[in-house]
Amino acid sequence: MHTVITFGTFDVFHIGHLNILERAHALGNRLIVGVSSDALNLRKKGRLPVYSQQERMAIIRGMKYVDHVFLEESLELKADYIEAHHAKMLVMGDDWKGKFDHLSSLCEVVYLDRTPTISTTSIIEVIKQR
Ligand code: C2G
Repeated sequence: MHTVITFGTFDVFHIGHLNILERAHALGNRLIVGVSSDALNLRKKGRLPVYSQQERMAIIRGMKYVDHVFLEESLELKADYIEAHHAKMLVMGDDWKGKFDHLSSLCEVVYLDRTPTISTTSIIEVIKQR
C-alpha cells in the first residue's frame, strides 16, 4: 500500500485544487487529505474560510481521487498525521516549497507545480467586482 498524504484549506473549491488532488492520487494507490480547520485558518490567516470545515471536508470526501479525509488542526502536527496514516509520501503545492523538507526522514516529500492564475482569493475578488 503506497499511501500519499496532502493538506489544504480547499476553500471555494476550484480547478487548481482538483489538479493537485488528481496528481497526488496518481503518485500512489491511496490518497489521504488533511483539510485545515476553521480555527487553524482564523489563527494563521486572520479570517475564516468562506465554506465551513464540514462543507470543505464533505466536498473533498466526494472527490473520486480521495480515499480518506481528516481535519488538520495544526500546521505543526504534520509528522503525527504522516505517522498515524502510515503515509509514504507527502505532496504539497510548490507555494510550500522547502517548508516541509524536514519531514523527509519520515516519508518522501514532493512539491507539485501550482495551477497558474487561479486561487480562492482571486475568485473572491472577481465576484466582489461584479
Ligand atoms: N493549489 C494549486 N494550485 C492553485 C491553488 C492551490 O496547486 N492554483 C494547491 C496548493 O498548493 C495546496 C492545495 O492546492 O497544495 C490546497 O491549497 P489551499 O487551500 O490554498 O491550502 P493552504 O491554505 O495552502 O493549506 O498544511 C497546509 C494547510 O492545510 C494550508
